[in-house]
Amino acid sequence: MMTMELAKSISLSILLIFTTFDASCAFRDEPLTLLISFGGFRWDYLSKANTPNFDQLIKDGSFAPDGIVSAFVTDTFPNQHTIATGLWPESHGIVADEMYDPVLDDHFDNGKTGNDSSLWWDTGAEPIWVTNQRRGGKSGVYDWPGADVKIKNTLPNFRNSINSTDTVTFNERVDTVIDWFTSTENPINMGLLYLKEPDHTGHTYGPDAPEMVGVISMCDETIGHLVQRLRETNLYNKTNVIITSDHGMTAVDSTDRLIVLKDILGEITDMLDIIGTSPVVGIRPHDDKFTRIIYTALGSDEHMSVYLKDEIPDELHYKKNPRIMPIILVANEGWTIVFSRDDVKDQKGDDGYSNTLKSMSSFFIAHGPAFKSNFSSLSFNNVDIYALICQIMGLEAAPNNGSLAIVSEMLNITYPTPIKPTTSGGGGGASGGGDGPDDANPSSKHSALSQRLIIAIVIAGIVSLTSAIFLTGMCIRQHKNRMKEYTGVPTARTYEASKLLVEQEDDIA
Ligand SMILES: *[C@@H]1O[C@H](CO)[C@@H](O)[C@H](O)[C@H]1NC(C)=O
Ligand SMILES: *[C@@H]1O[C@H](CO)[C@@H](O)[C@H](O)[C@H]1NC(C)=O
Ligand SMILES: *[C@@H]1O[C@H](CO)[C@@H](O)[C@H](O)[C@H]1NC(C)=O
Ligand SMILES: *[C@@H]1O[C@H](CO)[C@@H](O)[C@H](O)[C@H]1NC(C)=O
Ligand SMILES: *[C@@H]1O[C@H](CO)[C@@H](O)[C@H](O)[C@H]1NC(C)=O
Ligand SMILES: CC(=O)N[C@H]1CO[C@H](CO)[C@@H](O)[C@@H]1O
Repeated sequence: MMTMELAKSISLSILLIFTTFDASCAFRDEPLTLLISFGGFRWDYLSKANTPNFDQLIKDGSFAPDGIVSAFVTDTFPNQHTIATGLWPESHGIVADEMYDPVLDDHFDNGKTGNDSSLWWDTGAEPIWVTNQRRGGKSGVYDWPGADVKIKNTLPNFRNSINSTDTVTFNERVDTVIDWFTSTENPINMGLLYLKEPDHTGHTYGPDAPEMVGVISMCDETIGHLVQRLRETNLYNKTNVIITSDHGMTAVDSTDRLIVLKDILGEITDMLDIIGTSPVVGIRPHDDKFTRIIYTALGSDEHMSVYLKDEIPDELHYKKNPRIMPIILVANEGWTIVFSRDDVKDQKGDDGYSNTLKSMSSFFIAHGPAFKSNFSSLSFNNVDIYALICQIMGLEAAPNNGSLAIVSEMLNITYPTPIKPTTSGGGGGASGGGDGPDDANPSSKHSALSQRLIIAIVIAGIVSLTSAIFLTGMCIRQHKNRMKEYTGVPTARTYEASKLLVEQEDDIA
């Protein structure tokens, strides 16, 4: 009898602990974020095929009809990392797909195994998955460059196996990310997914080839599958899905439009190393005193720009990093730079050119509770995406180069941006603390109960109270951290309000 009462009161306490924990830790009701990047999806590719699934998201969401501007150089690694960190490549340090670091005295080649060490990535830049995790969130990252190494001593909570890259279908990749969102043990609140098409097909056949139709349809079907899975798992309404791309694509013709450095440089090729591949090539003189000689020898070529590092135009934001070489060559659109004719790649499309070229722009769609529906956004820089995600998730952003000026126009004023500690955080704590004694009190009124039983119940109550306070406290702290206001920028609400004010003033004027 006694034991049964004791067991009962203990199980009641345990139930209480979990109820309290659940109430204050109800993050599962918060909106989720899914960021998808399709490699080499040029801003205007949607017009090449029937894309009913993309179209539906555009209709119900926000879209940049003129595309968005990629960072220079318009390669995959620099841009995936710019999207993830909100920094220009000169500031995050992944300045090209292939780089040389004079301090490490090492080469980086698409982060191939052995090259993909934290030394290359852990430069102070903070990817959004790290920002999320530092605020108590959980992230899952599929195939996104930089996710396989520790950055700020943090790996994503979930990531795909490196080996899956070539064999797994896009739909299966989507399924894996959905599994991370719906994990009962450890559900993520942020997913990132990189998909390597239509980049591959664009390189092989050229951006205007008929082969593009099929691959863009395939990407559209992937989005259809994603929406279906989000609906099935009841996540569709509460997931903010952002779909973009690392860069665009332009047609190249490496038989006709070819710049052969060996022919231009002649003898002095001995003085230098060539770093990276067309269309942006770095020249690393073996000695500083060779720089001028090489620069002069390169002369002015009408098919490429030749820059000394400190003469690179400011608007490219491509100067302040030791991984940017003393001389930089940038091919004109459609031209290919090679060292010798033997190096010509058999491809009909390429990226990497100046980001001022329209063909290098990528696309942008945002859908979910945070975003306006049927809204057309002005074009913006992909450096703004990090700040946008921090804004909709209520995350305090790391220092970055993004601006909310354009992207905040997409935000739906009714979206409850998680900007402040909500009542569920503070309230849960208070009631959690109060429930323990309340529960013990009625029992203590029963004078018929033996003293030992009262003691047992009181002990159970104290245990429950202590645990509840401890767990709730942890939870509130986590919650508060995540809810911390993104300082320095207007929230959706205040932004809309101040905009309204400006509009009213305009009316008056
Ligand atoms: C990937 O595959 C290689 C060769 O098949 C194997 O040696 C390696 O352990 C695998 N790595 C992972 C992370 O599964
Ligand atoms: C999701 O939103 C749609 C349209 O607003 C609504 O009909 C549906 O009931 C919502 N579903 C959930 C699970 O909230
Ligand atoms: C904002 O979201 C609400 C609720 O989903 C929706 O009814 C409304 O149309 C949205 N506003 C805009 C401007 O899209
Ligand atoms: C979507 O926006 C366009 C132009 O802004 C407008 O003409 C159209 O009526 C809108 N459609 C819906 C369904 O609101
Ligand atoms: C970009 O942001 C970083 C970090 O705040 C800063 O160091 C850098 O100067 C910024 N770059 C520009 C061009 O503002
Ligand atoms: C540390 C390491 O393995 N570095 C290699 C990275 O890749 C380049 C190019 O393939 C090699 O030259 C480096 O030795």
